[in-house]
Formats: sequence, structure tokens, C-alpha cells
Amino acid sequence: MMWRIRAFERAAEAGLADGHVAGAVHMSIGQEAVAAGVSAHLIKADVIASTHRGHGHSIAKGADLHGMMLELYGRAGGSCAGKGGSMHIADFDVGMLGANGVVGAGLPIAVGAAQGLRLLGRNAIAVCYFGDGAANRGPFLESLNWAAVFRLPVLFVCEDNNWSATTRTATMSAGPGIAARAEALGVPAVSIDGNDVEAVDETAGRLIADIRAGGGPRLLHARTYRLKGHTVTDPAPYRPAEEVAARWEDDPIARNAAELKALGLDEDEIAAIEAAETRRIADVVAAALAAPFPETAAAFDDVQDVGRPVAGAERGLAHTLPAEHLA
Ligand SMILES: Cc1ncc(C[n+]2csc(CCOP(=O)(O)OP(=O)(O)O)c2C)c(N)n1
Repeated sequence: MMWRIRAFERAAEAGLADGHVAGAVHMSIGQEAVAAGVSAHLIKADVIASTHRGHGHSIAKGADLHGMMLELYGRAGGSCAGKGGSMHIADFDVGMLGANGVVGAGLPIAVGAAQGLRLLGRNAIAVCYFGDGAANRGPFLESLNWAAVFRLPVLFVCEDNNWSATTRTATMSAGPGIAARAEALGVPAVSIDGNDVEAVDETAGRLIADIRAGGGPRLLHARTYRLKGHTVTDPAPYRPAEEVAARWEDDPIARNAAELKALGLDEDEIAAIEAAETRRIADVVAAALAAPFPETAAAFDDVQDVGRPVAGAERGLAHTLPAEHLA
């Protein structure tokens, strides 16, 4: 799974360099162990809310890779009809409720989804991925409070990659940290090495079992590192080169490969996993390149009705509100 995510993101990076992928693309290279370890414990009926850095979460939840790549390539058939790009990937068929360009916005969405699951009597949980920067926004407080008050089935997963865009999160965060904030709101929290896929797997499994047993919300604080720039086009000059070099030594995929080797898997078997995932992604890239672009006439399909441009060349693109909203 970690290799599948990395191969997808390497392809997205290459697609952007080639001019085939448009818009902002945020990669989670270096953070793959979190999505892989958490998702290992999710069933299809569970739902997830993601962030602007959501490829890994989506892939690990089982989102259609083909639809995801078509979306990045802006093609018809993409998960958002080719109109949303990387930050708007969703796949309701597998409970992936959406990536989100608004930092922290996934938190209340996941809590609302959890309350919905409860009201519908579904035996499923919601998982909310968010960054360390998002924990400094209001929705973090609001969402944890609500989830704790109603003992909702939510796992909050903080991917603490140290950085909030170009700012070191520690320089703008008060208090003893995210896990302590959660505990103060009555949400039991565990802080772990998020680059250790086995630790993520074991801890997420335990927390999710507690939630499924009716224990209410839990928070997993996963310490990790964003190995690349904030977006694909960000060379990240604000980070000390030695810091980045040291963090590459802690690459979760390389770490896991070393562990597998120690357990007796030989180099060829490990290389075969990487090759199979690289091929799988090359196939979806080829399909995306061959796919048609959306029809221009479909540009306003599936978009919010209020404020929709008035049809007709004589009225140009003037925006208006339908009469019922003007009353
Ligand atoms: C409400 C809001 N404020 C600011 C931004 C601009 N912005 C995009 S990503 C980002 C940093 C987010 O940091 P974090 O939550 O730690 O996630 P990471 O990028 O590290 O995965 C910011 C400030 C935004 N998209 N939405």
C-alpha cells in the first residue's frame, strides 16, 4: 500500500512537470505509513474525511485509482468529472468523503458524518485526517468537543509533519501539544512514531476497536515528516537541508523494507512489490492520457445552483440569484 501511494504521487509529480496535470498538487511522500496503518483497520462502510494532502488517504481507503488519476489529469470520468483536481478527490462508493482545500474543514465534516452514521444506526466509524497546522484552527476545538459530548464514533488522525506550509508549526503553537489538547477535551489520545507502519497499525487497531465498542472518539497523533515541498512546485528553501537529509534516512518505506528484509524477505521479493505498484500506476496514467477532456457544456453541471451564471450569450457571465433567494 505504501508503495502504491508513493508510485501514484511520483506519477502526479511527473504529470505536473509534463504539463498534463494542472492546479495545486500536495504530496504525502514520507507520510505513507499513517494512511496505510490506519486503513488496514477500516471496512468499506467506514467513512473518511481528508485534507489537501489526500492522495494516500484516498488510495488506502480503496478509492478508484483510475478515477483519481483521471481527476488529476482533468479528464472526463475523473472522480470530480475532471473539474476538481487533486484537492477535490472523493469516492463515496468506498466512503471517501473528500479531499479538502480548506485547512481544518474535514474535522467537522467527519464529526457530522459520524453523527449521521449514529442516527442511521450504521455500525461504522468516521476517520478524520488533519495536519498539525489544522490543530491551530477553530474547527479542531469545535469538532473534538462535539464528538466527545456525543461520544461519536470518530478517530481523529493528526499527521504531524512539522510544517504548516512554510511555517514551522512549533513556532506558532501554544501549550503542550495536540494530544494534550485532545485529552483536555475528553478525547483519549496516543502519540506515536508515524513513520513506523507497525506502530501505526497496532495503535490504530486498538483505538478503532475502542471506538467500535462504543467508547467514543479517540485521537491518534502520528509524528511524521513531509519529505517534499508544500506543493509539488515548492522547492522548500525555508527548510534546513540537513534536516531534510536526516528525515530521508527515516523514510517509512525504506524503514519497512529493512524490517521485511530482517524478517527474511529477500531483495527481489521487495523489489517485486515496488515494480508491481509502479506498473499498476503506469497503467492508470496511460488510461488518463488517452481519456477525453470533459465537454465544455458540462462546465456548470453538478455545481451549486445559487449564484449560477445566467445562460445565454447576450447576458454574458453576469451572476444572478434565482427569484426565490431575492424575496
Ligand atoms: C482556512 C485556510 N487557511 C489557510 C490555508 C492555506 N494553507 C494551505 S495548506 C496550509 C498549511 C496546513 O498545514 P497542516 O494542517 O499542518 O497540513 P500539511 O500541509 O502540513 O499537510 C495552509 C496554511 C487554507 N488552505 N485554508
